[in-house]
Amino acid sequence: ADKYREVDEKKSLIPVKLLEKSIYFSGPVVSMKKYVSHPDKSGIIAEFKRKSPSKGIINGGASVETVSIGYMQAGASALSILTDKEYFGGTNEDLKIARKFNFCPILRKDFVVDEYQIIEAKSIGADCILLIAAALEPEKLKSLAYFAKSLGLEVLMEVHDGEELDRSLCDGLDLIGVNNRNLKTFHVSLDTSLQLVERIPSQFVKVSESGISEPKTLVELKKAGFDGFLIGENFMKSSRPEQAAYNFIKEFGK
Ligand code: IGP
Repeated sequence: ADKYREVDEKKSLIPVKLLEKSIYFSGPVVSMKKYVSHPDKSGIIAEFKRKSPSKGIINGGASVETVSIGYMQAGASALSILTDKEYFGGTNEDLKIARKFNFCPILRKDFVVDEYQIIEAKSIGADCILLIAAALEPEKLKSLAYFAKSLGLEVLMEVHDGEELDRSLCDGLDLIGVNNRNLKTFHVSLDTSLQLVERIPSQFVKVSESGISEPKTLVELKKAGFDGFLIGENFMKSSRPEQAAYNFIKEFGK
């Protein structure tokens, strides 16, 4: 991280040398890859977000402590915590709280574009970061992935089509997420996942993301070859997201 020590001064962010002092920075990482692909687990990555660009406010008053603990008690395999304030109403503090109360893999859901954010992710207790193929040049994406690996973090690369997938594949990735939501039109189609799954090399854990609202959809996605399922809105729109997750997972297990 030496090279990035200077970045913070320019942007007036918390200095890297302070981030590196966090207890999480040198602590262990809980493997998202292992938890999500474990045969005895649901594969569900349950997401905490207060709002979204497509829906506006989903759940303004939810407590990250109550919801994250409840998600894990309900049988989720991992957590996804939005830390982007502007579009999703999240904060770094939300992730720190989720970390404090749960021993499970946590994905820091944010738009990562530089190394500083990756150091920050590790310092707040994340285990995995998100790299969106549509938003990054392939070379940049790969170098960010290797940088994350050098800190012990795992990497989920999000794609929406075959071209994005092919141009950014590298060994620095652990999980590949297919986003069913088109980020330009917000249109959701499960076919995106079903069509792309076969093109994902077998070494990567496969995650279907967005628009999942029925347990029977998971059965279909699982059959198609997906290990993981990222679910946010369907839980968060409930006044008790953790209860919604519990009911959903119980139904899925049937
Ligand atoms: C969850 P949904 O439709 O279940 O709320 O979707 C997740 O896939 C979505 O929040 C998401 C996202 C992202 C958010 C997918 N890719 C990138 C922020 C950034």
